[in-house]
Amino acid sequence: MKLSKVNEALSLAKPLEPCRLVVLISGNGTNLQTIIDACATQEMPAKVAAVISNEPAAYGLQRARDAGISTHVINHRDFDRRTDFDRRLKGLIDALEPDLVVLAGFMRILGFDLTEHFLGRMMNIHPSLLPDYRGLNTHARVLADGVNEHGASVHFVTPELDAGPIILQSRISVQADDTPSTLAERVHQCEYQIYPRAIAWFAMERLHLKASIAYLDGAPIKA
Ligand code: NHR
Ligand code: GAR
Repeated sequence: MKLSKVNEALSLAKPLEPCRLVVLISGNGTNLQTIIDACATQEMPAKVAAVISNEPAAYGLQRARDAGISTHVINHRDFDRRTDFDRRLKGLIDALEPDLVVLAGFMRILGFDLTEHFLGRMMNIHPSLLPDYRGLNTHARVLADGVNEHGASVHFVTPELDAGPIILQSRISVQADDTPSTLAERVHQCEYQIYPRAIAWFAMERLHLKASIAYLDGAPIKA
């Protein structure tokens, strides 16, 4: 066989390079942990290349170190303007050369320049059934309104907060005796199911954002 044919055959057999993830956190990092754990399985052709926190004390940084993952802290309090924080963060993420940026309990609103720059390659998990309950304190607001369904949503990040195209959702029913913390606990279980799955879709190149629409296997995703 000609050498070029051998090379062709080898490249066909070669598995995809793992998708490089950079995960942004602010806190406990239980979603980060499920992503790290999923990356050790066959279902997830991805690896966490680095973890970035805006909170120096975030426990998720310890989880990353325990997994041998490099960590970075950019404390937002060190910056006078949000745009300066964003510029530093954008530079660091770019230097880490991710295929996908994953917000996992990241608590800082990101500006237009940064979110446009990573459009189609940045996703977030949000603790509500979007488009309902954008923003913070979703569990308490759900209880205050007396609605009977709640859950979690994975979406592409766009400049408008919690408004990007939805990729995957998981729902729970709200019980009469629920408190914000019992709801948070069940919503977390939803998150651990859907976030690794959505990331795996992206890593397998099954998921794309085009003209503000999310596509799975070429078909638009209907939320
Ligand atoms: N940025 C943009 N442009 N678009 C999105 O969809 C974003 C985003 C940044 C973060 C996560 C989001 C969530 O899932 C997220 C999505 C923080 C706040 C917030 O109000 C709101 C939503 C989200 C994250 N943060 C306060 C701020 O002033 C700080 C709150 C705190 O530190 O506790 O940035 O819910
Ligand atoms: C998760 O429930 C996530 O949906 C939520 O914070 C929690 C982080 O938990 N995100 C936001 O509220 C973003 N504003 P974790 O640190 O254990 O993954």
